[in-house]
Amino acid sequence: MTHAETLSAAGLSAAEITGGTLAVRSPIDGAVVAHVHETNPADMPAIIAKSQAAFRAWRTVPAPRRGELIRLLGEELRAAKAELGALVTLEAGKITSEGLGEVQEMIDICDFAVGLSRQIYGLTIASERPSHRMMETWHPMGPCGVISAFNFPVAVWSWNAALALVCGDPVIWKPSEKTPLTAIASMKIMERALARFGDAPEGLVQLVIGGPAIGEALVNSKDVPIISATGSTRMGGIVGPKVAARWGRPILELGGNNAMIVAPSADLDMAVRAIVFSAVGTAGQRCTSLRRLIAHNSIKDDLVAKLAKAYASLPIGDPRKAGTLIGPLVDSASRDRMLAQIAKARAEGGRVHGGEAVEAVAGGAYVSPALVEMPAQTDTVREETFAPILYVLGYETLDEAIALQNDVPQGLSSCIFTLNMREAETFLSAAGSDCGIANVNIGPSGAEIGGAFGGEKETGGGRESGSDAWKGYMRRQTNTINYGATLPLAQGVKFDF
Ligand code: UN1
Repeated sequence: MTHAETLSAAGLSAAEITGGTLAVRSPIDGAVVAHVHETNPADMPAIIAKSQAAFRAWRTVPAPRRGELIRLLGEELRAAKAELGALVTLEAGKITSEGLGEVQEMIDICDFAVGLSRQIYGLTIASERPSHRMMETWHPMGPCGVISAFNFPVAVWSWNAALALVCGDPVIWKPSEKTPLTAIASMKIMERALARFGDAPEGLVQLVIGGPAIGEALVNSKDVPIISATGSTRMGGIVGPKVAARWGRPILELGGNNAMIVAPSADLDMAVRAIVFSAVGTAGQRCTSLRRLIAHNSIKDDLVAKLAKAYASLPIGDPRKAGTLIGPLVDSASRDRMLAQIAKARAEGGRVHGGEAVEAVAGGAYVSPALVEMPAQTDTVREETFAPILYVLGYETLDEAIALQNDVPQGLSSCIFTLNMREAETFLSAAGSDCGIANVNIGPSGAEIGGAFGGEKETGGGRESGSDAWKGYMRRQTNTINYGATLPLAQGVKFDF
């Protein structure tokens, strides 16, 4: 398919993709595929006011009925999966199966949220006073601003939107400036669900497109109580304090520097498969991508040899082509950063395999994935580079491996490959991995939506997606009810008059 055919199959009209000020390039070949209209920053107050008005109506709609909207969204996404997946490939450069996988992740979170819409439970709590009852009620919170990144241009929005909407919160979405087309296409899918739903308030789900001024309007508005932001630690370091300063609630999903410990007992063939997928999948551009391999000294050389062999056979090229496993980086700036980081690692004593620019499709930023054996965990290793660079470190004792794994500023995802139960459980214990995600015998990426997603330290501390992450989108109210005829005070306080 030509780019134009992919755009029109995804339902984008000529008016939506021409005449605007924001040029959109496909990472596949660097071609400009659209000029998208940007939101005027001066319109942001009206957009936010509309969201507030929608909130006043939506918060009183019963949660299971709100779930019906998400059920319809899931249906519409199922129907549009192939076309939206292809658009993700066009705009983010993901290989076909990963583009489709991203849409599947959207469908999965819709299913989860529909179930959740009948399970927004609070606790009943024993009161210390006679004839009293205590309970918790979860209430909608207000508009939720979603600031998403290019690498999961639609799934991250859906994790937030599906939960927020079921929880009674309107959504204002600011996608990455690199990926507005998938956002526009997703909004159109959402609009089909809204039309079938019938009586949702106007402005329940809005899309705003543009640069920092648009994001800042959301971040600084007291009328947008929740800001869920996914992206770099640098971005989160700006957004988090601003939201906190106006007493809003930030949900931050920032950088990762995810490691795998490979122990002497590990099933090395399985480890190799997991390493290759998690280190080079999405061309190393997932928050959860594997960036550090901490291998026991007794197996390290063997593992590196196996990996170098596997790496050499990986098909790099047009992500639309069947068989391609490594598509392009998002742009040439990203490739330049990768090459610069590899040069720095080399200067620090790194032994580099791969990690070169590849001429796959003219105009695209293609690279061969890099394996870099490092003498120590240097500053370069401790930085997140959004590209397929895998640093390899050796270790002697498990304590040493865990210390290395934790000794980075980020804390998103981690894993251990071992068949030794003591090692596995130690890794998962309070003295083990300090990350939000810790796995045994699977890689750090490709998390399912059923679990809470997010991490600690510079990853930002937020949780999205499954488990009880929904609580981040609601306000908790503690209720005490006195059904007696006296007024006993708590803590035994007497106050007679
Ligand atoms: C991200 O990279 O921002 O665990 C999200 C994964 C995906 C989500 C990644 N389910 O790799």
